[in-house]
Amino acid sequence: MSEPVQTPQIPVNAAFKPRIFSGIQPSGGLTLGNYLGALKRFVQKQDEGIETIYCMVDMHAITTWQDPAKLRHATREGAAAFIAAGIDPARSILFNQSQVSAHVELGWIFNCVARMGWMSRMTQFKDKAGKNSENVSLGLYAYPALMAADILTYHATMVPVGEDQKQHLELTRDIAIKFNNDYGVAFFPVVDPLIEGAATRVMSLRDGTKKMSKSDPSDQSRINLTDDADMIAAKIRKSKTDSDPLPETLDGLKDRPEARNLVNIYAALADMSPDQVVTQFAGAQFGTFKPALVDLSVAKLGPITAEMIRLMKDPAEIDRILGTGADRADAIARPIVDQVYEITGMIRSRR
Ligand code: AQP
Repeated sequence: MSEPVQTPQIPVNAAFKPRIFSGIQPSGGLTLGNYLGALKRFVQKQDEGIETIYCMVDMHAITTWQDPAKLRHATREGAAAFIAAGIDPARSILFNQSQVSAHVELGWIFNCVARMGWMSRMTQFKDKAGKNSENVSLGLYAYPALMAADILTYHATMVPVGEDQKQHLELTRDIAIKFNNDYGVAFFPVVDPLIEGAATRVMSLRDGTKKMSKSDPSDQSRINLTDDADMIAAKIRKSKTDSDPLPETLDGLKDRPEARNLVNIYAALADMSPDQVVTQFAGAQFGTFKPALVDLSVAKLGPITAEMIRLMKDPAEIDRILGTGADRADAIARPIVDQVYEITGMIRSRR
């Protein structure tokens, strides 16, 4: 039986220092969607001087089966992407989730706080499970409770994510509120989602109504952060569009999802608004706009790809960075999880 979430009796957020947490799954190579929806903004937040904690969420990745060697590679490559995009492991905490056991410990407790009815409403689960929901892992179903634990085990107050994660963050808020109410405490903050910018949902290059995703069976649907200039050019040139020129105003893109997607990507890469892009290219055919987008994409992504390739030549150094980050993450998370054991009535008497 699902129970209604009550409003907490005690206002909680003012008691917490601003802290950002976010993560990316190493369930494949990172895409332009991950870069514009997440990484680019992770760097901005770090550079604003807020405490930032970023994570390769390998425990989330195995909610669908992963080849162990590929998972290890993707975790290192994802970490390399963070650093190449501008995350400084001295200023931000960068680590992989499985090295900090607080995540799964709190994840279990949240499995016992979250309600089946809440989980059943998660659209990402429905999308990923499709017609096969009897056969997917229990972990895929419980994914949002572990995500709530990722965030709340640091008492993070803000979470930069793409639009697709909004529903999971609402669930994180519900879990925090219910835990606080169930135990009569003001222990967990109620997080704020930070969903900002022109490309909070980058769409597939083959279908403007589908999210660009690293696990889409078609490699043509996405730009990978490891793609070279020729691959980027070929994918953008072949991306689905229509035969009309770009309109004078954004309104003209209302029923043109593929065209709107390319405009959004251009805007996000150029740090412009979609309105400014449409004004600049009003009346242009895709024969003109696509080459401009190729040039911009290669100019912005090329240096990141080159740096990723350089970093990946020294996997031991990446592992060292992840290990140091995990020690720093654990120093924040462990006392918080220990307090959760105290609050929930678990005896902790080992020496
Ligand atoms: N297409 C996208 N547009 C904007 N933001 C995106 N993000 C992912 N895809 C897009 C953002 O990247 C962060 C990490 O997401 P994730 O990789 O952990 O999980 P995901 O959202 O499930 O991404 P994928 O690529 O679709 O992974 P698979 O294919 O493994 O499920 C999040 O902040 C997300 O919003």
